[in-house]
Amino acid sequence: MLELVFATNNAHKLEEVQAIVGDRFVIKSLTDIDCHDDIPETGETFEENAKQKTDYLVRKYAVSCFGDDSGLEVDALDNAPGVYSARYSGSRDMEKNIDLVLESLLDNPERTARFKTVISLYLDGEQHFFEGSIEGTIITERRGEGGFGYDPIFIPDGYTKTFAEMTAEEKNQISHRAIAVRKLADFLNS
Ligand code: ITT
Repeated sequence: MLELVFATNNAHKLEEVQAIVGDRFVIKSLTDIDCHDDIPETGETFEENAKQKTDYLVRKYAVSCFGDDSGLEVDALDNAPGVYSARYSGSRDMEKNIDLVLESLLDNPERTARFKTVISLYLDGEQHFFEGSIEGTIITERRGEGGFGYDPIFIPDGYTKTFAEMTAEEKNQISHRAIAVRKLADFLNS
């Protein structure tokens, strides 16, 4: 069985990915390999940040691995918050981050946006990237209790519910992360 390290300590993300990838691969977390480092994420694109994570693990542990970076791009905000999604307002407080997006848009009618994920995979000495994105709209006030991050203000195209009003199963069928992870899984199983 092939072992792959996932550059995350988010157990929820790891479970989700393991379920999609299947049991031909054992996916280990950073904790599993005893890595407690704060891996730098200083790039200007999701791709750079995802690659920084795998480069770090390859250099330090010489393991096959993958890492991801995701965020929200709002067209009217020149694709902000983008790679700064987790700390757009200067803190990790999602209340403040959402408020800043809503205040920046005010009553701007142009509210198109997308969630994006890029996965970097380093396997057998080769670098690969997998992308997933989902287009949608930023509404004017929060709706729903589920999900995380910017989910309460994002309605994917073709739906009437925000990500936060969907069940985890519904969101995981269509999300940017699920799309990217399915591409990774298809590649690994091919
Ligand atoms: P890592 O430690 O794994 O990097 P993270 O919280 O930084 O975890 P991401 O890089 O995947 O997670 O995402 C960065 C931010 O983008 C995240 O904090 C959210 O604010 C936002 N985001 C990403 N995916 C999202 C989703 O599915 N729904 C809502 N917001 C999301």
